[in-house]
Amino acid sequence: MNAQPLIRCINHHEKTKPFWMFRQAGRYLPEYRDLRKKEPNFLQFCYTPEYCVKAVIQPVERFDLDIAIVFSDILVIPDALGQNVWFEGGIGPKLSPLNCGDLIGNLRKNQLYDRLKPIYEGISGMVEALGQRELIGFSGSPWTLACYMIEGQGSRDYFSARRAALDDPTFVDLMKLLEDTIISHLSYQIDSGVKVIQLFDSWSGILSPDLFEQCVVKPTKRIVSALKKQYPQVPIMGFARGCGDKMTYYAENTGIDVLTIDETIQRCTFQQKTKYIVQGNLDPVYLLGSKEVLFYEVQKWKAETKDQAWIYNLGHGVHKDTKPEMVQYLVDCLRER
Ligand code: 1CP
Repeated sequence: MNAQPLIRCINHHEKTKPFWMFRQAGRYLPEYRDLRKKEPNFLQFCYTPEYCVKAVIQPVERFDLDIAIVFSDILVIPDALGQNVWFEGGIGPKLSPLNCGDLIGNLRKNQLYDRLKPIYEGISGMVEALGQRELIGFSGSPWTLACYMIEGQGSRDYFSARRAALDDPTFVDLMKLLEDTIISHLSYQIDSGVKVIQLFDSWSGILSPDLFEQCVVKPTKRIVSALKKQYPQVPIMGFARGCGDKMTYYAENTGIDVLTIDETIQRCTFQQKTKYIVQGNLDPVYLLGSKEVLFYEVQKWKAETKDQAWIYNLGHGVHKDTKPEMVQYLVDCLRER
């Protein structure tokens, strides 16, 4: 097995493309569903190092992948800050109401390490279990976390969060608190052994250009420069999902090393731009269709990215109804590369 293919691709713009998948550990795997039965409370599951190590290893062993992402969730941050977070089967995450007005005083700012210690302990266990394979650490970005924290659940347009961004004076304090917390959370992950960072801004695509600048670009830039000061050797991958034509602006103005793109972005946009490494963007829906269509799509993907330093990944997480044999087929198609 090649040592550190992800780092090599990022630092040396190598054309050998490493492969991993968003949500590669998760509900589409029968062994994950079995493991989850041991702890029905999803956050408690995330705070049990033994289970997280097992969940991380499952797809790596099944498909012989050489990269893994920490098993955790972006919503451990609001939980650590003192907002109640729980997951309702079939519905998704729920968070207790957050009044921006008395937010800052109520949040338990200084308990991050104590509350999330099991995650950092789990990371050390994951690094050990993965051996030569690289482990990616991650966090939600301030805007995406603020969306869930203000709205109290997933939403189509996060209107309350956008409204708060516009004229709620305490929104600025919330974003600052999130920036600081994310920097600490990622630093603890790096100290525990992750080699690369991924920032998820899953709801950046609903913002107008001015709010995108205020809520996505500026906070990301601050997080990236704080981490770069402390850990210049750790590459940072940014995923401003759904932001379409603002993608290049995001890459150029945040300081990220790898630009993650979703499935809606045309790959030819990046053909002449070798300044940053691109990651993505196979539509996860192809894993639910026929092998013939997946094969055709993968050949197209390979041809279109032939001359680029590209990290093969999906444009979004593996869908829970995906058959593991389709993931295996994707891996087989890519191994011919
Ligand atoms: O019942 C279960 O087992 C819960 C399913 C599940 C899993 C496996 C959730 C609930 N989160 C996770 C793990 C997870 N989440 C990982 C690690 C696993 C891996 O990738 O291999 C990661 C990186 C995340 C990140 C995450 N969580 C994001 C960012 C990426 C994205 O999807 O845009 C977001 C938005 C979440 C929130 C979340 N967690 C879980 C759900 C159902 C949701 C809501 C998603 C939504 O609002 O649409």
